[in-house]
Amino acid sequence: MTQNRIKFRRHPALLLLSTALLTSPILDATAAPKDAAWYREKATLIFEDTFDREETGTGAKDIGNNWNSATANRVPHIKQADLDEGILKIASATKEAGHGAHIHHDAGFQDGAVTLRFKLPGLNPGERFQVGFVDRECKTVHAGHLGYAFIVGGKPGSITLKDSKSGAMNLELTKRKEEAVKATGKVPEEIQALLKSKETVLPWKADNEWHDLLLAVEGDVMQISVDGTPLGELKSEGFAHPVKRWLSFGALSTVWVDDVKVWKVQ
Ligand SMILES: [Ca+2]
Ligand SMILES: [Ca+2]
Repeated sequence: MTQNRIKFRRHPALLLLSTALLTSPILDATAAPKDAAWYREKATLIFEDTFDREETGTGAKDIGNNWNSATANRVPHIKQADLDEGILKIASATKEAGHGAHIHHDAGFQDGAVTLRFKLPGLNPGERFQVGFVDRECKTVHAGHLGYAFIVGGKPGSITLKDSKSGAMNLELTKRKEEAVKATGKVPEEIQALLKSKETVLPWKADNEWHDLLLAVEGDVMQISVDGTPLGELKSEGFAHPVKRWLSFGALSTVWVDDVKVWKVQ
């Protein structure tokens, strides 16, 4: 095995390939995290919305511009997405709907990013902005949940990056967990450790101001920056899912969003 590896390393074609990989602007994993300017310059803008219009009602598609909601029709009498002052103002009717609000838009990249502005307005307790990616055609996870950043308000606030695909939303893992709980009354340490390895909690001092967010996926790494400062990243296999089909917003309470852009690298 070791000998094979040495042989491979000396093969000129592989040397060329490894040189190409190291110098590629897309695949160079050793580079500093890419900022919004990098995406503006190098990536393809596949969607943008400034929300400078009025919503047309309370239904799933009433935000317009091809947004959809997985939860609006549970509570058709409650407005969970209000376009007001050129801002998407989400107010989840979590109790009435029996579920946090989920709003999504087609994205469609393997490697890419979303940039947006968000604000936890401080109008209600439990403000938390969930932003990430879904592929409903991926049948190994509940509802296609691939991976997210959870931006949590209050004191002190935090940001969690989570690989849902191979972690908490993975159906096979959930089944194993449920069977173990049924048999032993508790979640086995091995599964607890696995779930813990699928997320990272980053310190973030929450407030009620507007912030610029960059959430990027490159290979199996999700990376987050707020106001141009890289806060951290998580390397986990689920992020390498080939199609981030939807950009997804989730809320349990209130969150405001504006200037959404989806960038595709490949
Ligand atoms: Ca409105
Ligand atoms: Ca706007």
